[in-house]
Amino acid sequence: MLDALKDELLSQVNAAGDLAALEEVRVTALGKKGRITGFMKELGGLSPDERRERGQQLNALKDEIGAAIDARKADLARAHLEARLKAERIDVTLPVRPETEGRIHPISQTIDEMVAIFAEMGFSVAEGPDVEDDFHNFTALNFPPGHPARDMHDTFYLPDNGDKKMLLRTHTSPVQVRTMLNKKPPIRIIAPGRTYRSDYDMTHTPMFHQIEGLVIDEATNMGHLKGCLIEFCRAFFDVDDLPLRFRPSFFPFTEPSAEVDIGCSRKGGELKLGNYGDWLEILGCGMVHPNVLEACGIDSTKYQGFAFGMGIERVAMLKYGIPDLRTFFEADLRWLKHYGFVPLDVPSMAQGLTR
Ligand code: 2U9
Repeated sequence: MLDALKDELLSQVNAAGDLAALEEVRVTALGKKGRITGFMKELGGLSPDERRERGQQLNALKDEIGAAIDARKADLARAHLEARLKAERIDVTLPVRPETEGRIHPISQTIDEMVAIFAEMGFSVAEGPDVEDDFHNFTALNFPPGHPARDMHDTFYLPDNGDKKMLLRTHTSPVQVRTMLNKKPPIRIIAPGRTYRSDYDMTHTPMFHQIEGLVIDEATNMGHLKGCLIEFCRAFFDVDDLPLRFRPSFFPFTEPSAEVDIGCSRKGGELKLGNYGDWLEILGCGMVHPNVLEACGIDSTKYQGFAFGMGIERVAMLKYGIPDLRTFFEADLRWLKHYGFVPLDVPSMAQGLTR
């Protein structure tokens, strides 16, 4: 009789088409009111010898049906997974849907492009806090206390809490100060990020972005500075013969210092970049002042280096023809749709910077 039950249950197990049907079979056979369980309950009424024999048979049956259910369950799970994999297969050779709603902000895109170029030249990206102290933002950078250049930075100071005077960094230079204090040369970093000055008009916003670079080694010289910036500007603006002009200038943290112009034309009211005889100021640079090296724990008799800085909004406006600085910060989705970048426009030197 048990043989007949076994055959019946096994055929039910194998006929179960999904996990729910299989569970039903399990309950019918092995559940509290199941058929095998029912026979188990009858064991008490048998003689000891019969009970032992019948008990062994029932346990063997229970084990066999249990194993058959587990095997069937594994088969069903595998078949289910295979069906899903087939149904959900993605053809990665299909073209990307052309219209995604999101856009990369031109500031993010510009920073990504700059990072790609400098990474290719061996620079790493360094970051630091937006809220700084006077030492890292000014003193270490050779702005003596009371120096007029401090006032020229239109610094936002945080409310005095009796502790150290804190401020919003007026440039990303404190990032390089922190790097020099924490790392031994050779140093080759760029520091892109937000900066803050209390100024608001056509060409100034209280928050803007800068990228600065710093290279320190034993024999780093002005030739390296020039080569680095010429290469950067030509790659960034994608003009192979873009001329650069270095004009003497002054910053407290560099000596000598220079401002850099790139070649352009303004004929017909249209700005074009290239070798056209006119000039446009684009960035500042210089050899790091020995006082700065010493303030940052670097032996200025052994090491020297160069630094540069530029405003990101300004070059983004130039490169992408964005006419008004203030629109960068208005969070206007129509503006972002127009000037933003689709997420797959990832800048890399290998592809060329923009397509
Ligand atoms: C350290 C030492 C030197 C960074 C430099 C400039 C020149 C510069 C301005 C460009 C336009 C800022 O956004 S802007 O207004 N910056 O002209 N920045 S050299 O020099 C450093 C930085 C850090 C430790």
